[in-house]
Amino acid sequence: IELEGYLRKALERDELVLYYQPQIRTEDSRMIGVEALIRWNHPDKGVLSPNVFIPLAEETGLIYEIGNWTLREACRQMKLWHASGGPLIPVSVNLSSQQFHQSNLVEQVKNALTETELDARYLELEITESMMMDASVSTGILNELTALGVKISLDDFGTGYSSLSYLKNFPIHKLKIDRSFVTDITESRSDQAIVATIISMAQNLKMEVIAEGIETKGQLDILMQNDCREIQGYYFSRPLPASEVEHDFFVPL
Ligand code: G
Ligand code: G
Ligand code: MN
Ligand code: NA
Repeated sequence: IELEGYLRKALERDELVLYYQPQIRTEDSRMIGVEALIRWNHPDKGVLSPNVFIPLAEETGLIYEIGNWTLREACRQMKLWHASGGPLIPVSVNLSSQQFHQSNLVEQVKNALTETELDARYLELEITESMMMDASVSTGILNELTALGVKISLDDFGTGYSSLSYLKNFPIHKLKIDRSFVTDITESRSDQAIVATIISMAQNLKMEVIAEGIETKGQLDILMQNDCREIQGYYFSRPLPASEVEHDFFVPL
């Protein structure tokens, strides 16, 4: 409807922007990565959440163009930060299911890296469990992406149609523990058990693991007690426009 026509023009008009949310390492309180999160700076409606327009982009096929723009823009910004003395940290980019299954995804990722001159090691791609259900397709894509040198994170881990065999068979670098397990972690014994188990499983599988959605000191304390070493959430920082992310972002814990 109305929004759709405007969304088509939003890219041309430069109204889409990426915000960046710092990811923190508990060991030294340093920023060890950022997640790129898209926003739409709508001329009348203000800053719109991707929950409003990504589903629309998926319905209309605009997601291909938007997804490609997001990849390039995230790489461009990261290269800029690196070149201007920022920390050599990676950016992680969310892929939609359609983008993941698009035949030229690998080529788009490769082109984004080449054009921006960002080293592949500084790009992480976030996929969800449901995207891997067609195992024969996913294995090929993930192996090709990994061969480029980019890393793969499993987003919203624990909420999808998980099969532990995915962790065995696919080149997954990092698990992102979904916020839904963190929200009530201070009261919920079962959430504590689930999170502790995911963390130790990741460690045993030599995967990295990060917890999302930390909003309080209490949640942080329990996560740290369970040996969670990477965290992301409003407690440290909301997603910020690129200009507001400090190169030496540091939060004493
Ligand atoms: O940042 P926020 O909490 O508003 O994001 C809401 C949802 O939109 C999340 O599920 C997030 O993964 C998704 N999202 C944010 N940025 C992007 C993006 O660049 N591409 C895709 N496909 N999804 C995104
Ligand atoms: O699906 P995905 O994990 O990519 O979604 C990330 C979303 O979570 C982003 O929209 C981001 O704005 C949001 N987010 C990040 N940190 C927090 C937090 O501490 N609390 C809440 N409620 N949302 C968060
Ligand atoms: Mn994500
Ligand atoms: Na998530």
